[in-house]
Amino acid sequence: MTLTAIRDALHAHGLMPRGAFHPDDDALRDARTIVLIGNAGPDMWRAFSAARQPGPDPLYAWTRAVLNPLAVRFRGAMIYPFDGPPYAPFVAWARQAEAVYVSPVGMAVHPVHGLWHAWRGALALPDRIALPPRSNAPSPCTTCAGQPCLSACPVDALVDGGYDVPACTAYLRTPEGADCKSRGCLARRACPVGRADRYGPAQAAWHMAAFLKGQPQP
Ligand code: B12
Ligand code: SF4
Ligand code: SF4
Repeated sequence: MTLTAIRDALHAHGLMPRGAFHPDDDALRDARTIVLIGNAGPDMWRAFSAARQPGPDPLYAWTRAVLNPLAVRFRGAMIYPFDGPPYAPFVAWARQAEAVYVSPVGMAVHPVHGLWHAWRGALALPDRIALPPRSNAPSPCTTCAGQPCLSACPVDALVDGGYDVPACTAYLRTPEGADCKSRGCLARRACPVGRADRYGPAQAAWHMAAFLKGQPQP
């Protein structure tokens, strides 16, 4: 089994491996390799839109429908970022798996995708598979002129490394919040990195509506 085989299996669903690592965490003792799976850009949204089924939480349902068979095929187990609390520590795993960094606004920033990416699952494999060296591309934030993400939020919900969720949601429920609600978080949109991967209007509005309904799934 190789990362290439996993990449090929994910491709049809607009998903991709987001790095992998060999865990030394006792809580994961049955897993010798963790492969993170995620999305960036519009591909996942296209695949989901074409295949979505009616019912509650369609993105969660689609994610399980796509990834559970993959786990069977690769003789592993899926762990989902939305199963919890307690939630699996996806952002910490992501930093072990590939070059992502905590941005000044708290979200994980990627050197290519910027803030426009997310994780959909982690494939826990019982075997230690060969992995390429982790990329050491530096954080784009260290050379970012003016760090525009930090001043973009109209209600300063993302300052000092924290996230003032009540301030954000209260603003989103006002008429002034319509821009964030329909086109996505202004702080994410202010980042100059990964502009090509920005979610389109339908996807942005979907995720913001899900967030306002209390679902932490981006
Ligand atoms: C719970 C949760 C939330 C809660 C946060 C509750 C809180 N802060 O009190 C809520 C519902 C508010 C939330 C919202 C969003 N979230 Co969220 N969230 C999670 C989740 C499921 C679990 C985090 C957790 O509790 N971890 C365990 C604790 C011990 O670790 P922790 O590092 O201390 O966790 C904290 C941070 O993760 C933080 N947090 C969570 N989401 C976000 C979002 C932002 C903007 C910030 C600054 C911080 C933050 O809150 C956690 C608790 O304090 C993770 C997935 C995961 N399994 O990690 C996604 C996750 C962190 N969220 C993510 C995203 C994208 C969002 C949204 C931007 C989604 C959207 N609408 O597009 C929104 C923010 C809205 C906006 N401004 O646009 C992504 C981050 C991707 C990235 N590039 O960094 C993750 C990794 C999910 C994923 N599948 O990829 N989220
Ligand atoms: S705007 Fe600049 S500082 Fe903020 S996340 Fe993007 S690269 Fe990093
Ligand atoms: S969605 Fe809008 S209000 Fe909420 S944190 Fe982002 S910029 Fe601020």
